[in-house]
Formats: sequence, structure tokens, C-alpha cells
Amino acid sequence: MVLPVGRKDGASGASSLGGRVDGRVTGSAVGSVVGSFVGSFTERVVERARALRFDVVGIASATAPLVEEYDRYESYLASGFQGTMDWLAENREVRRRVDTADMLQGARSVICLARSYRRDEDGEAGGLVPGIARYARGRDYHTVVRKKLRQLAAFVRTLGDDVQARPLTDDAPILERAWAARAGLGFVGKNGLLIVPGQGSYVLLGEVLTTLQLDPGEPIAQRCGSCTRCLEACPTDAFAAPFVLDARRCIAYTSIEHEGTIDAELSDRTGPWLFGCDVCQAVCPFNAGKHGAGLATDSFRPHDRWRELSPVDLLETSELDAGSLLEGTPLARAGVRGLARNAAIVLGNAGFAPGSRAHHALVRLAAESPHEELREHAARALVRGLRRPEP
Ligand code: B12
Ligand code: SF4
Ligand code: SF4
Repeated sequence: MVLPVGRKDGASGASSLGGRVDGRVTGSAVGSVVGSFVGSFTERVVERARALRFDVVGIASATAPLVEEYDRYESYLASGFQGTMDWLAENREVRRRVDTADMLQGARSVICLARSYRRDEDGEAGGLVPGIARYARGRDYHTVVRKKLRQLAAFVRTLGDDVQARPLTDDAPILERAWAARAGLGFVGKNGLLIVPGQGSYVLLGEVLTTLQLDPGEPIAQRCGSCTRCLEACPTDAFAAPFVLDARRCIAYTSIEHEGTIDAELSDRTGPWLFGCDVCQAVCPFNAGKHGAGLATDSFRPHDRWRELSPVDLLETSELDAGSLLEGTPLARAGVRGLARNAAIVLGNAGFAPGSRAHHALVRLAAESPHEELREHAARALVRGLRRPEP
């Protein structure tokens, strides 16, 4: 079952909670006996998820492995799309099934949750904010979501003597989108993202794996139709095919996960993106309109520091000060060096006047940085971005 655990204002379009839960409890002789308990457990889990301010919740059966999705994962690895993210190729069996000792022996249900991070007013914010992907503008979402997942797992454990529950966020080696799609939370778009009807794709996923038997949902139909906007809009042509991302070309990979030098062909196409990228979501019609907009809590409100700084400021900040700026924010994942490299790329792509602060900062970086990739990116930015006066 899937329920948008809507806010009191009903903006997520939630239908009556109790009615839908009760209405779904059906099954065999065993199922119907278990059913009345299943329904009430499911209902209580949903209520609790609502209280914890998750926007959507659904249940997937944990007992059947992911088959097609696992095959896609294997062919993704075989194509080398993971680049230097070697950790994506580890723990393969866990990506196929989660009801084993590696994840949770005897798991019966995956409680799949989505939390919206969309805040429309952010588009207008200045400084570094527009160059930071929306999910990363505020507090580290791992901290925000993990805390809530732990609370939900603790609640689930109270529902029976031997009930076990394990909270998971994207640090767990599972195919989160595949489980969410199985639970019927949404469908996977051609941009590879899980799209929740009525909410769009600006949602983060999390799960609680449990031995408790809950009432599973049904996958919903893929709804992209003939649209191909995301595939066409991607600045780096990162989609090898619809639904299939060559991560090596994705700005979220080059700017966050990849250390060292970035190919000029890609960095020139990165435009203003300092950390992550939202283009394939921004163009998606499922994110148009106001639904879900502005619902996200203050946790996702952009940090003031990002409003106040510019890419040049990042280059002029000492490593030590930059380190404390990043602390506790998602940007820490790219590291001080990664962000300096990204700032040089953004400045080169934006262009700057001779004698400007950007010009001086890049000259210094090119000459003095102890890091080869920073010297190289600064030199490239100087060639690319310096707007020479008309002769
Ligand atoms: C590694 C990773 C990345 C990598 C690689 C992404 C990738 N596509 O492989 C990079 C750094 C590039 C990245 C980028 C982003 N990521 Co990321 N990422 C992950 C992570 C940790 C693992 C993903 C993974 O296992 N990839 C391997 C591939 C094989 O699996 P998959 O991505 O699930 O791919 C599925 C589709 O390709 C699909 N598929 C393939 N072919 C077909 C065909 C059909 C017909 C269908 C229906 C489906 C389909 O099946 C695959 C398996 O289920 C997940 C968290 C997690 N544990 O799942 C977050 C996660 C996917 N990322 C997330 C986010 C927010 C992003 C960004 C939007 C961040 C940003 N703004 O910069 C971008 C979006 C880029 C994009 N268009 O996908 C969210 C997505 C939320 C959502 N609504 O879907 C997740 C779920 C994190 C979270 N907990 O919320 N990410
Ligand atoms: S996040 Fe940006 S670079 Fe990555 S696939 Fe989407 S549009 Fe392309
Ligand atoms: S932009 Fe179009 S094709 Fe891409 S995910 Fe959205 S609806 Fe699907």
C-alpha cells in the first residue's frame, strides 16, 4: 500500500488514511487472519511516518528478490558507468535481496519513505545557492532523514515481541529506487529518478527494513509517455539510453564523487553547477506547478553562508576556513579541494574581466596551489573565461 502522508493542508492530495488501509486488507485464510493485524500494523506505521513528517510511505514485500532491477544493475556495472565509485560494485547480493543475514535475516517488509526537499523560493536565492543542487543546499539530508528513520524503526520494534527493524538511507548498499518503485511510491522516470505522482522527483528516499508482515503496495505504471525532455536537456549528454545514466558524465558525479581532474569536454559543459545538478529534474513536467512546493521543512532551507559567498570567495578562503564552512553540510562530500576545483570551473564557464577578483584568484591558484588538478583547472579557466578587451 502507498499513502501520501499529507500535511494537514492536504497539499499532497492524501486520501482518507484509515479507509485506504482498511480497504486493502485482503488475502488467503492465513492472510485474512493475519490481515486484520496486518492492516492495523500498517495503519499504525503510516500514522507514525506521518507524525515524523515523511511525505509518502509505501510497503514492499522483502521476501522476493529484485530480478529485472538487479540485472540492470549488473549491466550498468558491466558498462563501467559507475566510474570510480568502486563501492557501487560491492555487496552485490544485497542489491538482489534484503531478507538475508547481510541486511536483516527474516525480513518481510521494506517500509519505503520519501521526503520532499522542494522549496520553490530557493530558485531566487543568490550567492552560491543556484549552483548547488537543491537537495544539498541545507543540512546534510543523511542526518535529517536518518534520525527520523531511526525513530520509525524504534516504533516498529514496539509492534511485537520479536519484531526487528533496521533503518536504511542511501549509505546502505541497496537499490533504493527499485524498492520504492516496487512499493508503488512512484515510478522511475527516463531521467532515472523516482517520480512520485503529485509530488514530483524532488524527494529523498529512505527505508525501514522489518521482520513485521505489512500490507504491500503495487507498482504503478511508468508515465513518461513520449516525453524526452530530461534526456535532451542534460548539459553533458549523460544518458546512455532512457533510464540509463552513465554516471561518469553526470555533473553530480564529476562535481561530487570524482576526485582529481575533470575532462575539459565535461567541465566546459558544466555551466554554473558548483555541486550536483538539477537540470534533468527542473525540465520534468512532473515537477511543474506548485504541488509539493514549499512543503519541505526548514532542514532543507539553504544555509545563509551559501547565500553570502561567491565562487571567488571559495578560492580566496584558506583550506582550514573552507573546511569549517563545509562541516555538517552535504558539500563536505566534495571536500575543500573538490569545491575549489568546481569553483574554478564555474568561473571559467561564467567568464570574468581582466584585473577582476576572479582573474587574480585564478592566477594565484594556477601558480601557487600545491595540488596539480587545481593548478590545471585554474589554468584552463584562465584561458576559457578571461574576456579580453576588444582590440
Ligand atoms: C550512486 C548514486 C548516484 C551516482 C550515480 C547515479 C546512478 N544513476 O547510477 C551519481 C553521483 C551520479 C548520482 C546522482 C544523483 N543522485 Co544519486 N544516488 C546514488 C545511490 C547512492 C546509488 C544508486 C545506484 O545504486 N546506482 C546504480 C544503478 C544501476 O541503480 P539505480 O540508480 O537505482 O538505477 C536504476 C535505473 O537505472 C533503473 N533502470 C534502468 N533501466 C531501466 C529501464 C526501465 C524501463 C526502468 C523502469 C528502470 C530502469 O533500474 C536501475 C536499478 O533499479 C542512490 C542511493 C541508493 N542506495 O540507491 C542515490 C540516489 C539515487 N540519488 C539521489 C539523488 C537525489 C541524486 C541527484 C538528483 C543529486 C543531484 N541533484 O545532483 C542526481 C541525479 C542523477 C540522475 N539523473 O540519476 C536520490 C534519488 C531520489 C529520487 N527521487 O529518485 C537517491 C535515491 C538517494 C536518496 N536516498 O534519496 N547518484
Ligand atoms: S543531474 Fe545533470 S548532468 Fe546528471 S543526468 Fe541530470 S541533467 Fe545530466
Ligand atoms: S522529463 Fe519527461 S521523460 Fe524525463 S522523467 Fe520527466 S516525464 Fe519522464
